Amino acid sequence: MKMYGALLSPFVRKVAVVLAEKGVDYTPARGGPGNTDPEFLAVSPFAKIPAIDDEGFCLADSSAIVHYLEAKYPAPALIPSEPQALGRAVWFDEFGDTIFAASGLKILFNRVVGPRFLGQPGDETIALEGEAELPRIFAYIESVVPDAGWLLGETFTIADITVASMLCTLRYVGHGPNPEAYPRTAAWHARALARPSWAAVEAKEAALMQRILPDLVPV
Ligand SMILES: N[C@@H](CCC(=O)N[C@@H](CS)C(=O)NCC(=O)O)C(=O)O
Repeated sequence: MKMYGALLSPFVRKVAVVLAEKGVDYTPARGGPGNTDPEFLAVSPFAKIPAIDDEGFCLADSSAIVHYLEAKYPAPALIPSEPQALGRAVWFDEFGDTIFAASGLKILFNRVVGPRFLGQPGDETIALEGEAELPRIFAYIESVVPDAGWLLGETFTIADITVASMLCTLRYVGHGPNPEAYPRTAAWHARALARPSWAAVEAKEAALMQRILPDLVPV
């Protein structure tokens, strides 16, 4: 399987962790904002990452890909089937990909992706707007994260992966989960990153970041 996109993206990292949890390898491929390679655009019609090419089966959008992977590789299950747990898993995935990402990516795109990769000046007003939105989001996460275990209980699921992945991306723009302000979030995030799956993705991510943005050190 080929996956297009870099691990700096919360959505790409989310799929990479899902693949690692399921023990499925992938070959990284270049793609992302501004990439006009016809091969990439054939796989991702709106030039968004991630997108996959699984032996000719092409799919874009992290959540669509995660559902595909869950059906193809059911073990370990990362999407629960019990109705309330399923509803909450979809909520956290959606919260991470929309509400949280909308604010976080205002910062990332205007301070990193635009100026460093697209040759576009960032708009600092928008970055500051994103920063101003974060405390409400962090307070919400702190209110739902348990002292032990995972967002949905004893099982690690897509809920944890999506929300924790967005937090990982924010570490590159100086907004890690501060343990003094958000102790439960910081402990839960550390538990997620300590999983062998996530540690393997982190190692690949560190090597990539060292290559493409060596001065950007996560907090
Ligand atoms: N809902 C999509 C969002 C994908 C997305 O917006 N990815 C960003 C990178 S972090 C992107 O490709 N942006 C390029 C663009 O919007 O043109 C998903 O979950 O995959």
